[in-house]
Amino acid sequence: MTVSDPVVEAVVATISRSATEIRQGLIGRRGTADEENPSGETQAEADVWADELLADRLADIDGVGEYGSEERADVIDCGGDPETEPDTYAVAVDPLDGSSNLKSNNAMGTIFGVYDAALPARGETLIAAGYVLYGPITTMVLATETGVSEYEMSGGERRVVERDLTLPDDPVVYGFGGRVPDWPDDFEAYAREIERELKLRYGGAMIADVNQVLTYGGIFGYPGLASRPEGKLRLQFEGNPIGYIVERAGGRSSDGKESLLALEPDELHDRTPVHVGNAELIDRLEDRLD
Ligand code: AHM
Ligand code: MG
Repeated sequence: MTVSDPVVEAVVATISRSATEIRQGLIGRRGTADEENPSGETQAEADVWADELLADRLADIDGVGEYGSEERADVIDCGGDPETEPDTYAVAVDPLDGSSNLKSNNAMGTIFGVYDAALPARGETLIAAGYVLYGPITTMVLATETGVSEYEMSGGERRVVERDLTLPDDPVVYGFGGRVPDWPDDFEAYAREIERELKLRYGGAMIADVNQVLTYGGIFGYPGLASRPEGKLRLQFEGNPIGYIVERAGGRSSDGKESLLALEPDELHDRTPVHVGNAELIDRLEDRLD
């Protein structure tokens, strides 16, 4: 898949180059930063560091008018209005998704979305989204209007390993976040059905769990909880990009009622229940939830 838009190409090239450095820079940055992010969560040193690295580089790209991140309260105005200026976009980033996995040395990722609108924006305005997965090897999954591709990353270069990536028809894995006693009854009933059909895979980093869903087919969900009906994951930085990727790969995304991409955001750091996976599983989830 070629990345046709030059701004998207520059964003993807910058993140590709930075991924190797981010991976290497995690060493020695596994501690906490004594700061909270705008969602009230303790930041890791690596969260703050990766955000600053990406902000500096992405904000410098011609055609990037705004930079927004899970790790900073406000959008950076990079000199260009995505609403009114042609070929000017907003980039939203979760610099280190699943950074609580640093402590136990499990997988993590970097998520990005390129919106043709000012942040906060509807997912329907995305023109590209992707993620880097820091697994045993570093890979990138990139979705644009033309489809989804997977790359292996090495020394700042990316080499395509799969074009036109689509969800397998027969689902195999599931992973649901949150504690079971905190799940609403209707979601728990759905989860009980699914656990009889699919195999549990949950690792505490959405990117790694969704990558398994893209590889094997299935469903990932972080539902609204009794204690937190809005769920944990953030719409701009996590829900929308991952919804865009899974929908482009032939699957569906949902907040329990409708596509994540259709949600109208109120605030930059809005949270939402997130469910992505094979269309039949998401259809069934929406049927089961009140
Ligand atoms: P983060 O972006 O601050 O790391 O938080 C998001 C992560 C997701 O990657 C993951 O799905 C979820 O939080 C895991 O939460 P939990 O620890 O409740 O299982
Ligand atoms: Mg995250």
